[in-house]
Amino acid sequence: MRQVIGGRDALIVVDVQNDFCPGGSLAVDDGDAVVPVVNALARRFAIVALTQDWHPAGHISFASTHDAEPFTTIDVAYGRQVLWPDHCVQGSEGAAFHPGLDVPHAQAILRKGHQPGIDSYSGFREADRATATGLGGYLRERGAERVFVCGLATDFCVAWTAFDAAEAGWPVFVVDDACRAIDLDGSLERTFAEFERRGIGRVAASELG
Ligand code: VGL
Ligand code: ZN
Repeated sequence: MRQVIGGRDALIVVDVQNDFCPGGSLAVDDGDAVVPVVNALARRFAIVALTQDWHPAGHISFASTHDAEPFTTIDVAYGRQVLWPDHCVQGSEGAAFHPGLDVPHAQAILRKGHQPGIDSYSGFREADRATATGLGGYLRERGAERVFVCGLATDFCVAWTAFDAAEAGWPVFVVDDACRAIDLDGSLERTFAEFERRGIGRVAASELG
């Protein structure tokens, strides 16, 4: 459904980083295809925040930390944790934004997952579901009235960022063609069902005027 973008709409660009693009350690199929779509999309928004997955070496979400296989799960203090290949290590090339990402007017960069013992798919709240990152306060103080979300990956960091924006009370839209998914064991289908259940809209970039 067509949405007219105004000055109080915020765009969150989630984790468009080398490790989530082809050649990266946790490459999302076709992940780099979002780059031109995001670049064009972001130009329509006055309020733009980028998130950056930003883990210390030995992070709790790394399979290597537990001598386990990537893409298995373990139970940790805050619940079930998927174990990933080492990715987005603070300061590494893999953690850098994709070199084609061209959003110079973005005003905030929120780094998440920086605590050794807590993951954070969401840009708003860590995986303990208690520790706020500060992004919610930032967007509130900027006067954001609606939140649009795009980036990588649809079924993990985009999804949890959208869920938390909705829980915080914003109308939320995920820009479908500016996202790509990991799709682990049916996670994408479950994510779309959750968007529906939570009243999170899905729009195409071409529907935004
Ligand atoms: C992500 C898995 C682990 C994401 C981040 O950006 O979707 N996925 N860390
Ligand atoms: Zn991560």
